[in-house]
Amino acid sequence: LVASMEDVEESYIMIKPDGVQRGLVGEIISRFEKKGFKLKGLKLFQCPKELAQEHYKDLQSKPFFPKLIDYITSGPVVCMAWEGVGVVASARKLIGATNPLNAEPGTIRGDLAVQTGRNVVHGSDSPDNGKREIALWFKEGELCEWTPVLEPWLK
Ligand code: RTP
Repeated sequence: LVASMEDVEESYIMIKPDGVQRGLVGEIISRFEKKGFKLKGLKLFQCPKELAQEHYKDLQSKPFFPKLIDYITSGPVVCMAWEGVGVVASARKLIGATNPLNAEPGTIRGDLAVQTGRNVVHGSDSPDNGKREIALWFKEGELCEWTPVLEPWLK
């Protein structure tokens, strides 16, 4: 059975500053590429504090919020928009549990991270948040609409 266009979602995936500093950018991007999702946007970006606060606004009452904002703004991040059938939930599976010590081997956090506060990558938690976050992190003109030649074999 081939999925229909209504099943296509978008997820905002971000390699956090520790992932960039540790040279894990290629490794992390390749996991989403190999799975068969489509890259629609990609940039290296120094995030201003206001944007980090807006992105994580649901967590603003948490005690770790100031540290989280310092972490996300401590160096460049890699912002990505990925598209595909079921990409939101699938990306969360590829990423693994928030606490890397609970993340299964084979997941990005399970293989590459130790601490919750240094968990190398972010992934949207719902299709609505995927759209919201992509609109927040990318400007008009920074996203590409394109058709991979292999697309019929990956859907
Ligand atoms: P993300 O949004 O980054 O994909 O992470 P998540 O959904 O797996 O986890 P969430 O609960 O939304 O937390 C967002 C990020 O905040 C940091 N965090 N630190 N106790 C702590 O120190 C703590 N808890 C969460 C992590 O970087 C987490 O990914």
